[in-house]
Amino acid sequence: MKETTLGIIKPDAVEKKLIGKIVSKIENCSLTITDIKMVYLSTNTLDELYKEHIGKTFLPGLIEFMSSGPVVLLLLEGEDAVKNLRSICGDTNPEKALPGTIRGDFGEGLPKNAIHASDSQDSAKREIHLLFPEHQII
Ligand code: FUP
Repeated sequence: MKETTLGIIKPDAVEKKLIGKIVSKIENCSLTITDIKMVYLSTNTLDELYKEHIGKTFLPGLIEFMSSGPVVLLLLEGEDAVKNLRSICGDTNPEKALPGTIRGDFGEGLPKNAIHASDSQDSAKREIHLLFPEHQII
């Protein structure tokens, strides 16, 4: 089924000039970029993005890292886009991610794992509403 999902190229990958390589992997997997923007995410926005992780010990460090530099927001469309993007990203932990995946090739560890990808259609809808409010269907 054709879906829309959200990817975020994280500050570690932007700093290492990996935007082009990451976008290339995504485009090679039949996903179409329908919008793209570079932004700094505020701690308020990140609190909302990561609210499912409230109470977890890694959350403060994750928010500090994600607000430490610019990120690239990607709005992506394609068949089974949520699952497809998650599989190109690889395991959350770069040490466990397979070679060829974005995190396997470019992630440093946690939280510096190069990319975020929505984990379900409901999450994608919520995250797109938060980060691409101009794309709401009315
Ligand atoms: P994912 O859906 O693969 O991004 O993974 P999670 O939702 O479980 O985690 C969200 C982010 O929290 C990860 F991208 C990295 C960070 N994280 C840590 O920093 N430490 C952990 O132990 C687990 C996750």
